[in-house]
Amino acid sequence: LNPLAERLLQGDRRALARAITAVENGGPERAEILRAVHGHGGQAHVVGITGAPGAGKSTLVAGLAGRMRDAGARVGVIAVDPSSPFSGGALLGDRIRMGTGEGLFIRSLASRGHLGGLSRATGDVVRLLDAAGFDVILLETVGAGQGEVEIMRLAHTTVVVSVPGLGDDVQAFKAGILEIGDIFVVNKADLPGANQTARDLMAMLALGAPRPQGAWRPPVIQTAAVKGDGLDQLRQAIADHGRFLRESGRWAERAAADARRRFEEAVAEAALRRVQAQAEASGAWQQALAAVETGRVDPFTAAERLLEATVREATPR
Ligand SMILES: Nc1nc2c(ncn2[C@@H]2O[C@H](COP(=O)(O)OP(=O)(O)OP(=O)(O)O)[C@@H](O)[C@H]2O)c(=O)[nH]1
Ligand SMILES: [Mg+2]
Repeated sequence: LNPLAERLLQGDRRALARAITAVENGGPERAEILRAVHGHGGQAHVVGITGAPGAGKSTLVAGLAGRMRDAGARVGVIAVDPSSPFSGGALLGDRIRMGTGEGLFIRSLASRGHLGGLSRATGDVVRLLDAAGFDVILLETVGAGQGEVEIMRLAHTTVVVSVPGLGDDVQAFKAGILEIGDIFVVNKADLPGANQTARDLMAMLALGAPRPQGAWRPPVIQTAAVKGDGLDQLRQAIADHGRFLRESGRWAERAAADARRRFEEAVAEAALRRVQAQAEASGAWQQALAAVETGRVDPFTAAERLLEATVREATPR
């Protein structure tokens, strides 16, 4: 068993932080740690908070985390910034706002390469926080691009934050954000125009495809995160959605789909490792690479040939 994983499961914070770093770095230790925490967790409610830059996501997360902790929940916060190659300084302020202590863990993740890598790393960190016994995991990510939608797939509940005077946001709403939102928040409701924006949102939601009987109907909630207004209502809506998912069987479906995705990814990685090792030993890998690099053979044909040869070689006659 992995010692880091074992300590993490016992609630050791420093072990959790180090396990996250190890998992982020990838490699054999990632698989070892994720394997060791298997069977632990599955209870954490993963809540994604997304929306335009400056909409007040961090302020909302801080306020929500505070209230959830007051109610006795252990809260993990992951701030994902796909646009930044390093963790922004803004998070420092967020940390101060959220306070410290036993029931709170904050981590920021930034893009180190491709977005797929970031959403995978985020998924891993969610797994670790879940295994470590956090009740709620708040996942903050900016914007509504493809990468963010991918990251939001990790969430049980997606909260879409907008502000009065939709303006440019309307474009973002067209780009699929309406479909991924389970709860819509109009933050900065202390500013003029919040009622109108809430009405616009409700109208847009009503225009979408008709929702079948028993489906979740996304509420539109007005908040003023700086003053704490509407946060109890938001916390309640999040809890309601969690209950809806459990009672409708979606929670379990999601867990199965997640396991399937992880399995397929593990197969792909293990297969690549094995084929490469075997083909390197025979020289076939180097040959195929040379053919692909010079453009003599297309990658698909080269891959097919290599696999054929490797499987033939590995099959006893
Ligand atoms: N008037 C008003 N301002 C708010 C409210 N909530 C947040 N703000 C302010 O909006 C600004 C941005 O808040 P953040 O919480 O950092 O927003 P964010 O969405 O996390 O921003 P990024 O992470 O940079 O995209 C700050 O100056 C907040 O004080 C609110 O309810 N009303
Ligand atoms: Mg923020």
